[in-house]
Amino acid sequence: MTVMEQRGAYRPTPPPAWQPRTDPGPLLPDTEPYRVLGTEAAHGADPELLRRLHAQLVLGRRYNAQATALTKQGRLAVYPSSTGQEACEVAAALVLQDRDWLFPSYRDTLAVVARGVDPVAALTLLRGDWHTGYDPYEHRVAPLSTPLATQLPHAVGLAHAARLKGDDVVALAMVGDGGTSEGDFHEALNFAAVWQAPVVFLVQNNGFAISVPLAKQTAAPSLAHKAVGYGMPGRLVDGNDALAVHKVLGDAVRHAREGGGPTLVEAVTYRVEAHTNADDATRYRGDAEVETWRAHDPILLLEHELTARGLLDEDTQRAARDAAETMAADLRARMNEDPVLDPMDLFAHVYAEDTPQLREQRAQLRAELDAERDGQEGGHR
Ligand SMILES: Cc1ncc(C[n+]2csc(CCOP(=O)(O)OP(=O)(O)O)c2C)c(N)n1
Ligand SMILES: [Mg+2]
Repeated sequence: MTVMEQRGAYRPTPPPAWQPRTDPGPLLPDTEPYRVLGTEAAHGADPELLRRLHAQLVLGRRYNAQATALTKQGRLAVYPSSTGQEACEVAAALVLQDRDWLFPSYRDTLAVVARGVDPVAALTLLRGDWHTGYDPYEHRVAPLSTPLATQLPHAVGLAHAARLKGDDVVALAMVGDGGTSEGDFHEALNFAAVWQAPVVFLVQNNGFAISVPLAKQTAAPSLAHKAVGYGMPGRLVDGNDALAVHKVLGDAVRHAREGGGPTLVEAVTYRVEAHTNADDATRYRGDAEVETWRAHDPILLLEHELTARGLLDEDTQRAARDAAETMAADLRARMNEDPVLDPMDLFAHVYAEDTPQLREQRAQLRAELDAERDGQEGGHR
């Protein structure tokens, strides 16, 4: 008789630590993404909210088109467009109070602008000109984060600290489907759930991490299911349904504010354009897939609803379009101005106290700039 067979006969009751400590049932996401537009639930929606969402979506799409055009004109180094994802961007900004904080990724310029940051300042980082380009404290918007998922532990730290201080602050952190594979995602969610930090994690599942499709990113039933492993609720929502995203994020923010802890929201959406202007999406996906998603466009979905309820007359349409054109013209004009930059600013705002290496590099740059200036002055004589 083998040891295993001997053991097989002996089956004591496992210790109590083996039991689930909380019921996972209420944490589980729905199997289908939550939708409102096109269903009966939309009939009771506030017309003001519908119009506001529509105006912001139209503005956002125009911003994406203008920013992409600026990359072609050499005025912007890189632009990750969120066309197709505007509902997530706009809803994320609208559900927050002024005292709350937004932690965006590089694709979330629209959310940053919808929260009140100057549209030109929001592009500074992507232009490669200066640091963040805006004061994060002014509108309570953290810098657009390029290193994937690093904004998540920052959001949790801020929210946890606010709670310890007794400040009524909720942090909403945005991340992509690819970002959920980062260690920072795990650490942020685990810490947030253990400490019940007032944070909402919004995962925009747009189908791809550059050329990597979701199926190669994770074997989880859904990204929202990951929440259960940390002990927080996971919510699955149609990311192109602006009303649904607004509702789910609004509920999650309220839950966090009331002391209920964090929520992970997976918004299922699609990146209609390439990863950035530097990417060729035709190399890893077909037109048919893109067209299917274009038929489920967030602006189209909202306009169907507005039209069905008689809320989208010509004047409303024109006002939304005119506002978008005015914003785009201003963006174009101001982005075409050559910025006046001081190279010494490279060293500003990085550390509270300079490191010895930075002091050395600062002196080196100063000496080079002085030599260059002296050389030019000498040449003019
Ligand atoms: C820590 C880190 N690793 C790798 C990269 C390179 N990178 C930039 S974007 C990207 C894909 C991210 O995809 P996803 O999180 O789905 O966001 P999306 O671009 O779709 O909005 C990668 C791998 C990075 N910026 N940071
Ligand atoms: Mg993605």
